[in-house]
Amino acid sequence: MNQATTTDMSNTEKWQSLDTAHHLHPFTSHKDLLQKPPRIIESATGVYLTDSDGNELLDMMAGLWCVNMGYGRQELIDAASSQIQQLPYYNAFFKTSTPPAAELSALLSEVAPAHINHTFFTSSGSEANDTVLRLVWRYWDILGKPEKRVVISRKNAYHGSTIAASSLGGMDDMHAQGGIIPDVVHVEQPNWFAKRCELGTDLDREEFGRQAAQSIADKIEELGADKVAAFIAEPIQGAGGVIVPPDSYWPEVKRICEHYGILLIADEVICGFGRTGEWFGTDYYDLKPDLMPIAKGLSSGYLPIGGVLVADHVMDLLTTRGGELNHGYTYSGHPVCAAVAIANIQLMQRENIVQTVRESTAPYLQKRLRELGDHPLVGEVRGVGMFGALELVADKENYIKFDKDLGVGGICRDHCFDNGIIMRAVGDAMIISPPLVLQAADIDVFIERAWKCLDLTHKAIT
Ligand code: PXG
Repeated sequence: MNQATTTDMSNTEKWQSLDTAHHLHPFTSHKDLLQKPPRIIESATGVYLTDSDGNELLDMMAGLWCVNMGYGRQELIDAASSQIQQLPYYNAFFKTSTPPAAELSALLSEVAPAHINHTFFTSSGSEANDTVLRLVWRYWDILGKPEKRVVISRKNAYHGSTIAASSLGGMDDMHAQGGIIPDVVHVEQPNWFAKRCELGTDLDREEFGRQAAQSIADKIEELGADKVAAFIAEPIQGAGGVIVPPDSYWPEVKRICEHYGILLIADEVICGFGRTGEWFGTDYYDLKPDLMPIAKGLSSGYLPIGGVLVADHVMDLLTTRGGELNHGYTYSGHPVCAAVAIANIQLMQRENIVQTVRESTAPYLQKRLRELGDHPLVGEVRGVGMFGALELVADKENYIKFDKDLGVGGICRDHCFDNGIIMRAVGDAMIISPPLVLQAADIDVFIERAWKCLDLTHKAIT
């Protein structure tokens, strides 16, 4: 059994020792955990977390890009509690449904773009992207073009962690542990800053945006349009480092997808539910996608629920010619998760949060974030809505990055944790994606602490 011995320990030590002895963590080096045990987060209210030693942390990552309406919202707690008493579980298979699954699908049609009126439910974004693959392949099968199989994605994209979803993603480290499935290929990401640093010479942002879009057309030409089924992308890449594409990028991508007759899939798992200051990232860029995977902000992360929003023309085809869809999960449309998602969307509507983000919080956050660009370590500040990134560089005048082995982003992240803020490090980019309910006063606290952490990082590496 090998139970850790826990007598005579503080609570923190007890939980750390149990965790280190028995918990296999996602995206974590366990050798590192043996050196430094995990910080235990014990409770939270609003935009602040409390760890097991009583330290308060301003959560500028909304958990993992999901707790959009903040912690401790009574409406969500009550929705879970009353639904779990009424009906804790029933499924959506074989011609049954539940009131929450039916009502949530209708509510999603209300907030989704006008051409989308159906949802397939999952428990996560990864399952949503597995579902996307199934639907894309089914779509072309029904149309009598089964040879249209290839899905084009982008380098450094993140679409989840199952084998299919990580194949769709463009993370080399993930592909190195399991490979990728056939029929998925990757093209250039619209990361102007990375390209500018790599080239070491001036690079016109909009011209680069068009080139990145052109790499999709080139790939379609190379493979043949009769082989290509779809293009998938996050409107703004999240886990890849908050990559805001040049303005020229999305209109051109949209044109290319239409021109070659391939489906456009907008992964809204992070961008969805208000993060850009619109309900969806596709509203922000006016994309009109055929499929939209969602998760995270759908329930503000309170319970696991995701899904795929399906455009009317795809749904019509599935209905009239698709027969039975041989796909589904035990927890598709889980009534308790769906009840919480309904309460979350209704809370967003009641508090007018999307409009508040667009007109007030996001402009203030973006303005103050840009002030951090004056710090000697910060080579670029970027962001849209309640998304932001600070690129830490060795030489900001000449766009020279730090040696990867120095782990500057990780050093900065540790200073953030020790000084009461949570930022995520993607390489040397410091990322924020805070709860949408963040207030101006919280933003002021963040900027003050972030500046201090940048100073501490600077000191630690010079
Ligand atoms: N699509 C996108 C765009 C995501 O960001 C997924 C799909 C998968 O969702 P699930 O619910 O299966 O995790 C995600 C998830 C990080 C990080 O380190 C990002 C995610 C998940 C875990 C860590 O930034 N995004």
